[in-house]
Amino acid sequence: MIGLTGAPGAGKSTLVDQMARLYRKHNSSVGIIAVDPTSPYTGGAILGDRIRMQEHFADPGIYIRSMATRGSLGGLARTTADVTTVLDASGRDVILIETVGVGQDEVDIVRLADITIVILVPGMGDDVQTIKAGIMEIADIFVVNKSDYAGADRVEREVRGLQSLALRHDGWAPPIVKTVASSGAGIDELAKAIAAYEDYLQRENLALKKSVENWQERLVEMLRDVMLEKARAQMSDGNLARLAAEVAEHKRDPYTLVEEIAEGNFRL
Ligand SMILES: Nc1nc2c(ncn2[C@@H]2O[C@H](COP(=O)(O)OP(=O)(O)O)[C@@H](O)[C@H]2O)c(=O)[nH]1
Ligand SMILES: [Mg+2]
Repeated sequence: MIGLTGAPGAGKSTLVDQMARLYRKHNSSVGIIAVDPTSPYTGGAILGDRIRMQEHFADPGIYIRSMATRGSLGGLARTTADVTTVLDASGRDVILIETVGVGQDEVDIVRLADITIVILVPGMGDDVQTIKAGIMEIADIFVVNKSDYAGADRVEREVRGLQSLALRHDGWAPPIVKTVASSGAGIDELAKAIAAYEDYLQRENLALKKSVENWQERLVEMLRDVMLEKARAQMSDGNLARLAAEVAEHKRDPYTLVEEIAEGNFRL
């Protein structure tokens, strides 16, 4: 499971397309999940992605799903996690998750991934500093895309500089790969960097550890949803409104009420 994150327009979709192409050439089946809450895949964005992805649609070895429903039950991260689990269970060799690197949801989504790739582009100036705070720590691999533009070396130097300040606790030094996604330059190198990190995870037995940590969080979330569902099933919305009124009027103690509902002892 490979998560790719970066600013809008950084070239994530183009990179995903190139990577899918490469993995298909090696006969790996590929799942693609595109999460872009900032542009809900209407108009230009979806059109661009669709046209680019068109040849993949005819290939049964590729499954493409785009997610844009923020505010759905459980949120974007939860829904994406569910789709990822299904894809994983279906035996896809490689799952690519594209997400815009902005909010907590997106950070959660990339945390789902076994490998997180952070995509930077030249001409960001001080933005590298800003990104450092959130996304920087989660990068297993850095990609400097649009290396056909001036300033790619500078971005690389800046990332190196920041890396020297903060060593990872697992000892992995995230490599920096320069790419031109639109021409495919550097994609082989990126695939090699991914394979090297995979080897590292295997060698250090970290893949399973990471997955266990992930599931520990997700099980709690799933449990919370199921239990809430069960509690709510005990009463209709009308009852809820009446109970709320009783609590507001100090006729009922909310703590006892909630305990009763949680224990399944509540009957109207
Ligand atoms: N010059 C140049 N353009 C690129 C490169 N990678 C992507 N692009 C272009 O940048 C634009 C945004 O790419 P896209 O993949 O949609 O970015 P996303 O928003 O991160 O998914 C598109 O017009 C791409 O063709 C690159 O390496 N060099
Ligand atoms: Mg995109």
